Amino acid sequence: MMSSNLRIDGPRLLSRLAALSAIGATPEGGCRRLALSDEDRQGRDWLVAELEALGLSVRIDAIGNIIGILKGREDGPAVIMGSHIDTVGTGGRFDGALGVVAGVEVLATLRDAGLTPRRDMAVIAFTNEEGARFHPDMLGSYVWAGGMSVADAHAELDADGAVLGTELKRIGYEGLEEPGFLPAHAYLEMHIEQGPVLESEGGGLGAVTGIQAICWLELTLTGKPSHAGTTPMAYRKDPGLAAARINLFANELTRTTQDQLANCGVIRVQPSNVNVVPETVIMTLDLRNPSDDLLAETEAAVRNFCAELSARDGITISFRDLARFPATPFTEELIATIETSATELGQPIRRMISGAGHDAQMMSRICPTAMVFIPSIGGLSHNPAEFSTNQDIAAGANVLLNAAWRVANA
Ligand code: HGY
Ligand code: MN
Ligand code: MN
Repeated sequence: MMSSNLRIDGPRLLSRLAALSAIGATPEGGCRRLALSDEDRQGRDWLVAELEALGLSVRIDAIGNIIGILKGREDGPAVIMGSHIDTVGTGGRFDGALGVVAGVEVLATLRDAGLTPRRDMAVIAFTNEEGARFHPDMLGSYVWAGGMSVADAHAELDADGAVLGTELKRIGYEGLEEPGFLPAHAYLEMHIEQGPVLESEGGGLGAVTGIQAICWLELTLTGKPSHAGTTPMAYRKDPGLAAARINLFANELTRTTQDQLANCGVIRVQPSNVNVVPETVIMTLDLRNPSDDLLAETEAAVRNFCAELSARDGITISFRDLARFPATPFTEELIATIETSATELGQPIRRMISGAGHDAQMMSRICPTAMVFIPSIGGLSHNPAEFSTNQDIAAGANVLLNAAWRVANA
């Protein structure tokens, strides 16, 4: 059957998305399903039930990645679609969840049409894509792609000292499969853009050409706790002030370095008392740039600034890498397939880079990879008000269906 005649069942996709959105729903209208939390477990249970109801072969690997496989006519590497169902703390309903639900809908459409692809096709939900609780982000796909061992991943700790492997066991999702057990012929991911570009251009879809480089640093600043009322300013070793200076310096670099992004998302002050000059501050920096070289320059400038500040103000500063991934180009042939599928469906589409990290960044290490974006209203994401229209959701899912079907039978 020609791929161009296939269409997903929009209402069915939206009802699955609504069902998943109800898990970990927040009063603000978003979702909070932190990786390996009880809400994440409920979302996983829901997904496994949906995959089993579709008659797929459901497998879980040692890092908790969940995969549903539709057997093809021939043995061999599979066309894998996927994303993640974990969210950040103030997440929306679409980030990650849409890509998983759209992959489920693609396989449900093929089943309803009685179509068996040449190659196996699968949908996967990767563990801890967000990196909001455990580091690095894209952890499940990173392990799947062989970038990190299961043992190292299991040993990761969250901010409260919870151990990833223990949490995985607690929620019952430490599977038996070896991550990466299903060889991939190609990986396709549908995702919301999470930025303002598509909407600002009047809508349409995005054929993602790749993902920018990312560097997450955790800094521990140690000063001298002292009385906020009796300690003269010249006698203070104030890590809170140092943290503010570092945040400001990183922000200044975004004005002088092309395409540079910088964000301080976590600041934990100890002892956190109004009348104490702090002892320690733990802060994070999220640095991103489409250019590996410019990102490296930015990181070096931050480290130099910290060394000078430390020597001048007597603050001890230590660094810990939380995530570090290079700029990742996707596969030209697959990008073109996404474009062709959209054009055949009468959908306007433009090429663009992804500002956000995605599991596709990891899958591109092991197989041809591409993504299709749909517009984010207001460019909002990692925010309960995250929103995409039903029309764009259907358009993106039909592109995913047609591209995946084409690749699975090529
Ligand atoms: O941080 C990111 O870019 C992704 O949402 N994990
Ligand atoms: Mn995402
Ligand atoms: Mn995200």
